[in-house]
Amino acid sequence: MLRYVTTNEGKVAEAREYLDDVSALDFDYTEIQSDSLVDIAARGAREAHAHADEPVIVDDAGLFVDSLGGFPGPYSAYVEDTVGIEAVGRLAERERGNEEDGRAAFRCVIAYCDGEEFAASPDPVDRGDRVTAAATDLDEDEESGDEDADDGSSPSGPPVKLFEGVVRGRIVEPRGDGGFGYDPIFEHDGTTMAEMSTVEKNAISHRGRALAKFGEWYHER
Ligand code: ITT
Ligand code: NA
Repeated sequence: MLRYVTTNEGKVAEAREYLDDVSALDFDYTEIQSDSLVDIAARGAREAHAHADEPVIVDDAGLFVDSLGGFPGPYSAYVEDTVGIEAVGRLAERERGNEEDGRAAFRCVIAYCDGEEFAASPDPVDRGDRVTAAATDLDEDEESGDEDADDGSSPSGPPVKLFEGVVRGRIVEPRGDGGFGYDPIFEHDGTTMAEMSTVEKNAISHRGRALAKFGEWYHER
């Protein structure tokens, strides 16, 4: 049994399209103060595995708005809880120049840990810097082909396997009732993620891309 360590039901619903044996595990791992989604997810996965003694995945995600220098990024959950997504939309609108278009990216890092070593990846890349970079630095074509990355070199616990997904889009006035979190203000190809079904969102989303890569690797394992 694979455990998705999250309190966010929306994440688990999206994961079921890729993983048939997944269930949510409500474990309050330490969300370290870090500007790296990779660090947060990797440490969370190690801690959750040590606690649960089952294969676990932790998913850390964030919205990176170009005109705000990548804010709220790794602080997206805190910002949603404190000021709300509409405030982020208004801030993005106020800060963007005429030539800007509300451009933003959503990023997701999935960290898997089962306490075992992994076979070396054919092309191990440390994706950490890519994940913390401001959305301005990203190129979707490059990002959408993300490979997975090994993090076995870290001294702080058992190896963690990392999978990343990125989607680019625009910040708009809220539309739609589906999805969760920032979905109503994040538009991709004319549709907000809250206007998409789970299947449609997965087909283009940061999490869908990360899950597709994870699912492929996990089913071979
Ligand atoms: P867990 O930590 O329990 O998994 P969370 O909702 O806090 O749940 P994250 O820290 O990964 O998950 O999420 C960071 C923020 O980004 C939070 O405000 C989410 O609502 C939001 N978010 C994550 N994935 C999203 C998605 O697919 N669409 C819209 N918003 C999303
Ligand atoms: Na979180």
